[in-house]
Amino acid sequence: PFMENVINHPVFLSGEAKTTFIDTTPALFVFSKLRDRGNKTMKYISSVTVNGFPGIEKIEKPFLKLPRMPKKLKQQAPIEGTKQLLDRAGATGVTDWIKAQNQVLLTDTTFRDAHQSLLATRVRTKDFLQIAEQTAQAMPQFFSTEMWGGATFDVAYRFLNEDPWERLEKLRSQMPNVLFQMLFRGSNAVGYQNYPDNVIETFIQQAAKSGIDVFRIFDSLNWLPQMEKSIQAVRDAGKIAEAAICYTGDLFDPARQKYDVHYYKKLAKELEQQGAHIIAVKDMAGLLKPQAAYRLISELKETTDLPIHLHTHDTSGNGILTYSEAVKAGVDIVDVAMSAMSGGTSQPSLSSLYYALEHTNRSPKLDISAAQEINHYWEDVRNLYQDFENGVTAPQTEVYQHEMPGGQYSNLQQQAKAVGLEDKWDEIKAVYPKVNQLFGDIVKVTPSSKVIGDMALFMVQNNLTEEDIYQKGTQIDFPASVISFFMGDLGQPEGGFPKELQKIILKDKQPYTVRPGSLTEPIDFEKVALDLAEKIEDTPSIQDVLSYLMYPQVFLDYQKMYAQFGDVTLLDTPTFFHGMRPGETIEVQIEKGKTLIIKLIEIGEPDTEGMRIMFYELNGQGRQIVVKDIG
Ligand code: 3PY
Ligand code: ZN
Repeated sequence: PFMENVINHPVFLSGEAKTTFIDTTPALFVFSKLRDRGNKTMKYISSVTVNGFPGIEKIEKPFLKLPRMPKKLKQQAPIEGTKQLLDRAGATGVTDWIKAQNQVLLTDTTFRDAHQSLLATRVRTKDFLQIAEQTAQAMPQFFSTEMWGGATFDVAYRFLNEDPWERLEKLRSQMPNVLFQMLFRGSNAVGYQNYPDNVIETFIQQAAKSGIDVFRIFDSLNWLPQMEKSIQAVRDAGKIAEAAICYTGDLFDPARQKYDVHYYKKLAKELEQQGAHIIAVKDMAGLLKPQAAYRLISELKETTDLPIHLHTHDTSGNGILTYSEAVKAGVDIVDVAMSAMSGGTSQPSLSSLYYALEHTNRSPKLDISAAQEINHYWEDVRNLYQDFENGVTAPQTEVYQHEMPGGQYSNLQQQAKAVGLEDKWDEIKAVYPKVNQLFGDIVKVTPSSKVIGDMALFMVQNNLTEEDIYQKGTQIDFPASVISFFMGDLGQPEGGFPKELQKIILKDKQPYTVRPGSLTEPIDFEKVALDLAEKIEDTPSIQDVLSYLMYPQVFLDYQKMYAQFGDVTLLDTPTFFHGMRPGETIEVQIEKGKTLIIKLIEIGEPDTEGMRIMFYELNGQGRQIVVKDIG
């Protein structure tokens, strides 16, 4: 293609090209780079058009309305928010300010938990970036925007061909005024297993540099030794350590005494001693009933002087009622999502809560009409992701039985689908709490919830009952995550492991009870960087090294995809998931002032090897891409 550029260049055509022509005409390279990007983009589009997007049904691209952008908002410099307060006054400056508020403060989870819980974490950076600046301008009063961590890190690489660090850094530049919050799984960072302490520390330092201000740190078993290092690392980075207590069971259920109010108070006190700036109650499944919320928040307010931040999921339909009681009890901050991305397995609605509290002394300060404008955007964006909807369209009180976290609900469903168990979803939901009891009634949140989920899938897939586990267990090869859990790799559950079952599952392996991180060797980052450099034939950034450490194969696969298809984050969402229709034209802005105009002319018939020729026009010039139809 480069030669083609040369012979078509006017200087060449005029016969005046000298031997230095190539050196003195750098535009040729720019041009061929542009074409290279065009080719890669068309390769991606061809592949999705012909073979579909992994995990969703292959259909001809639907006609979808592009999201409505808010019109009424004036362009203006972002109004100062909590981010400036942190930069000026530090973490304790922020906590003093929180405590001085009468209003209940809000964290907007639309960019993280809401789509993790509703749409299998599939919302793409492009759809956040389009609304980021306007969101920051319209709602500068938020305490924070939760926009990173949890499953978003893994899913960005694995399913969206995106670099999560880039998402963070790009959003940061568009939203300079509100604190950025992430969900951090303590010693499991943003993964599903324990990492060495220096990986945890380096990850936190880099996340802070890239733009995170508030780290919500939790441990999936509420085992506090797993949180200490993270809390300290966040403090050292000058950021806000929000230590979370995961809520499970039912505070008032006499049959679940393990998780009574004293249990949570003790945890809060200890986390305060570990150096937390804020205590979060992380009700990841939405089990905290209104009266229990009143009791719990009241007693926590008596136990600690730290601000209390409540997180819940609206699966049961009781979310606003729970918040209302928590607000009465003096909760400082609650998590909500833009209305179109709220409810069901997601957080309660921002605007519902606003109106529930309007004209009271705790009414949030917020421009509700601006919020509604922004919400129109989200109504349309959600529609672009209908293939990933989890089917919960009405309150589901059975969550009080299965206790599955909102963020897991939609992901486990995809996991079940992937192994052909889509039709057995009801059965999986029924087995899930049985596994929980079998395992000793544990806190269920990533990654402990994944252990329960994997086991439930395994039992349904193999038609196993609880009795079978005890009777035939010694002959059963249990899922790797289950073995690892019983070994002690995720730490120690409250009350210990069921001993007999532990023996059956581990067979002749010996479990341990110390903090897993105390057994691992520190990572030699330079060595890993060299190893990675060889694999990707490029110098990796520290962000790359961290990602590779967390998800080696996923990261390498992403690199491979990137080399093949280029930056697919620039495509609009319908094209990203469905490719193109013959006759359709799309525009892809690859840089300021540089746009690829791509028209799909025709999809050729497959030859005997299944190869199809796709006929395009790229910025007016005919192009062909060959793609294998894998049927
Ligand atoms: C996660 O860890 O991804 C969660 O959302 C837990 O609730
Ligand atoms: Zn959550």
